[in-house]
Amino acid sequence: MAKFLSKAKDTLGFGKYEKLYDEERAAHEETLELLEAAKRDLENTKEALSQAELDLARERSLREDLQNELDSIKVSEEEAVQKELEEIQIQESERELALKQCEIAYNAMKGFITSESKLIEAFCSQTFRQIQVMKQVYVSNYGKDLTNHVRKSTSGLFRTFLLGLLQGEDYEVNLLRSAMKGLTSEEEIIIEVLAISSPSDINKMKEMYKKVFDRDLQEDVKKNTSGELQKLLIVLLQAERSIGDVDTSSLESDAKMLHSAGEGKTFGTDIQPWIQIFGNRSFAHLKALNDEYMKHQKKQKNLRYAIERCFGGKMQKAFLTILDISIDPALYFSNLLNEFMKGVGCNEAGVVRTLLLRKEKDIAAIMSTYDEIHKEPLVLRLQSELSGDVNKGILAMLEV
Ligand SMILES: [Ca+2]
Repeated sequence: MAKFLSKAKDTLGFGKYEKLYDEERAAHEETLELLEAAKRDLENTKEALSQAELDLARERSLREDLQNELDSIKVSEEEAVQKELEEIQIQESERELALKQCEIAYNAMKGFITSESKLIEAFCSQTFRQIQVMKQVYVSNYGKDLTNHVRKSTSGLFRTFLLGLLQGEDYEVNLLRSAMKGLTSEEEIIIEVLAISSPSDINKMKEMYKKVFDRDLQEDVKKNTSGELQKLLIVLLQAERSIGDVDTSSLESDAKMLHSAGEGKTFGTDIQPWIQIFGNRSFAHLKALNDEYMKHQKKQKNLRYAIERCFGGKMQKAFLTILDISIDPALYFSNLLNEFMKGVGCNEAGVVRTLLLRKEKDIAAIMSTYDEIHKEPLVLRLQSELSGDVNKGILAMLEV
């Protein structure tokens, strides 16, 4: 280059060299511009491509939502027909209350704009049974299916919440069904629902699932889960968990067996004994096993420690859920609620699901356990975490 420059200077003179330099520079700039343009084109194409991917994914999920919606409408109509066939025996006082509540509900939904606060008044302080009575009274008085009317008049999580109240005792099976319906199964929900259930609860759920969806729960779980988790869930669905107290005769051997299949094993973990024991022993037995295990562990650590060491991912979650529920269900659910609410934001869907699941079971115990541990009433915490109509509805439900 230096040689070329000096030669150019010599032969062409400085002025000519400058002209040559300008030409070179112009050509160089043009090339740069072309390169820039090519880069921009590439970026635009990339953007368009990722937008197209996004659109495709959205379209897929919309289509799926639509299908789900269609399925659930179909199901709820079938459900309504079923319910009409076997009307519950209604007492006069129940009918009177239902008439009053139905009128509030109807007025809330009859106009162009739905009154959410009236819907809260209509449903949120009623028992599951009373809401079932309302469903019957609504059909005969207004000629409409109450569930469908609510579905059409509401949206978002508020709708999910009200539909949960309307499902009442069928809420668990509806939850299982929707947890398995999408592209991926929501395994945590399946674990949550099945882990806490007693054998008679499981059998009731299987019957209800068959009745409401005309499908086999065990078959659906088999189709929608896999691997070790599937094995555990199938054992839970066999509904062979012992009921009653600690089986002292097998406490020590169980603890030893879990240890030698897990922490005591040089390589890997033998999961089968874990699945058998966690799937079939009574909750009281598992609670005692948590302490018994410490006697056989060198550092005197409990079963929780072993689960955290030996398992990861969903198996860890599943075994811990069963263990925690065995030790203290109210504590487990108050911790779960705290998990959903802690930090910035709130998993409102998780909170609503948990409260609906425990509504007529142990919600009072969960509330007092929460108050005790967090030194703050659960209702106050919910009030600051939940938003809008869901907030008002949940508070009305808990303040009965
Ligand atoms: Ca929060």
